[in-house]
Amino acid sequence: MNPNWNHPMGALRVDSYDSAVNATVNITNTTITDSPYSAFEFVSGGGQGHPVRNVTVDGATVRNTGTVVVQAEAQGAATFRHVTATGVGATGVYNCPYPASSGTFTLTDGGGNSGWSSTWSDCSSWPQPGAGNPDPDPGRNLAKGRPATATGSQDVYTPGKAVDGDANSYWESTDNAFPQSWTVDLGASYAVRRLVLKLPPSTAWGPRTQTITVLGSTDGTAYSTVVGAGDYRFDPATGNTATVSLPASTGLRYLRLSVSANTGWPAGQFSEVEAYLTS
Ligand SMILES: [Ca+2]
Repeated sequence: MNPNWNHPMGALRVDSYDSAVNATVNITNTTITDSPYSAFEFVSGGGQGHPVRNVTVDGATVRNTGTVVVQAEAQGAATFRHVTATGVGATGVYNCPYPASSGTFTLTDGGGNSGWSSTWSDCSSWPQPGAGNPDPDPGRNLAKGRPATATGSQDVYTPGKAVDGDANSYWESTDNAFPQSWTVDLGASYAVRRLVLKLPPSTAWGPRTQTITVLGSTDGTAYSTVVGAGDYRFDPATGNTATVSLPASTGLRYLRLSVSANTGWPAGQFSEVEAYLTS
């Protein structure tokens, strides 16, 4: 545990603190025993979201971690071969890159791995030593903190601003270029039943109507329409939010909102996109 930040640490850390890790990194034939928190940590410790790539862990025996075997907090990629774990305190993998807009961390199964196939299910909370992987709150916002992308964005109004939990920060698409779309990876397929779309609550934002189509995908490649194009009114006098109900048959991992018109600005705009299992 890093006492400065109250931040859990791994026994072995690959840290792209100041710049990307692109060189080949091979971690071979290691043993990690009794780590209070995780075994392997991948992080961009300066908070800038630099990637950690080209890492191979080949041959590792992990015994008795307090929390997870792999703690992935940076975008990037690593391959794991012959990594066996016993006595895992929480679950196999924590995979929640920071910042949420920085990208995904891809784990490749090179074969011979055992004992750590499960993934921590709630990026809004840290695994605690010995706590297992409790059932997450069914009322949680599935999109919060998840990796988000878009067809375009304006200046600092990047896609991750729509999943950072702050209704005052927002994504804005490339201006004057409809249609534009915004996509979030929920990390697993869910029966999403309700979306809450937000714009900043300040009265400086005049009322507007955005025309939005909701699409979904289970693989990130093939998308189908979940809710056809509709006009959604955003008005600061009523909270500047809009709610979209999704059909009961919905199952999606990748949620995409395509915006084809906006009466208040020539771009798609969301300050938060929230996805819920509850209708
Ligand atoms: Ca926001």
